[in-house]
Amino acid sequence: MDRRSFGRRVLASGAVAATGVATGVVAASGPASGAASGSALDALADTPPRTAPPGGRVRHMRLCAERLPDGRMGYGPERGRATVPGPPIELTEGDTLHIEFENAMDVPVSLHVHGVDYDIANDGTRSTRSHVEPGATRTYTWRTHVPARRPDGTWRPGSAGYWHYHDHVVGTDHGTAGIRKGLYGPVVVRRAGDILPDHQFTVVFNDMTINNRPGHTGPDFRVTVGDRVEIVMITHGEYYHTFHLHGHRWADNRTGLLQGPDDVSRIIDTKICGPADSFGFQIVAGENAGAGAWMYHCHVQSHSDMGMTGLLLVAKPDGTIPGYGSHHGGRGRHRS
Ligand SMILES: [Cu+2]
Repeated sequence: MDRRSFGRRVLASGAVAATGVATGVVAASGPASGAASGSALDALADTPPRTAPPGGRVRHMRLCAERLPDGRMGYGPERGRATVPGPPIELTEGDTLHIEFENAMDVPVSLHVHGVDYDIANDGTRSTRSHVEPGATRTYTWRTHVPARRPDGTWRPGSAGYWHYHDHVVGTDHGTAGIRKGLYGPVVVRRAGDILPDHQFTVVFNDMTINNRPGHTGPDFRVTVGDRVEIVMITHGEYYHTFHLHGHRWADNRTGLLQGPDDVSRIIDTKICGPADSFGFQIVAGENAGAGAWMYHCHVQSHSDMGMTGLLLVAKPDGTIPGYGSHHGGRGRHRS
């Protein structure tokens, strides 16, 4: 169910008031304007976004590491379903996650995570014996927490953020070969009440590739004007890069969204990223920009020339993308 149909359902059920209170959304900015104004964005402005539920749940999931036929390695929910990047793992602050992890490969592998809480037995490193031998299974436990006041009056940050997981043992004791071959994936920890996107896409600059794909083959992401789009951006490998998205900007803070008109977060459309860095943000597709095949790419010129580039395909409500010919349609590189 996309956000707009959700919004219609909420309106029809009379639950909109409760949703509005929970989210605290205020329409302070007036009607949508610019090139993308129109029915889609007007509908967005009228629709309270869905928000993250309260945390505190204990959750369970399965994850499997396996070799792919083309030589890559990937994480997936079970044997035969591995992807690069691995599946997004999403939590709300306060949640605990138990991951039953299977090694379907012929070499030891592990699951090491950034940003959340884990004890030394869940570090996912060989030196702590927290890796997994071929054919074996173990459970990794990750925990998260809300912000809290320390006894000294300072604040302990919460777990919310755009994080990631990766192997830490294939090839070397730092997982250098595992990461190079595709053993990585996104972790999103939300704060209760955070706005949820309609679409989430993961972009990993890994050495000179995006998501371990051949140069100049995307990945491309297809959305519709007015959709709330979340990009999770992770970097791995040997190089520093500059992520850039055409036509759209975001706030350089935890969510990419402004808290209000006086929020001093810097507004950016490029961000320098180095190995193991991660960030994320939400945009409204086509806001002040309109439909189109909007490029995103590494802005290190030699990197973009070598193919570190893809498209955010923002369609009109009728499904067409101005300036993007039908000859682009048959390449099988679109993801939605
Ligand atoms: Cu680059």
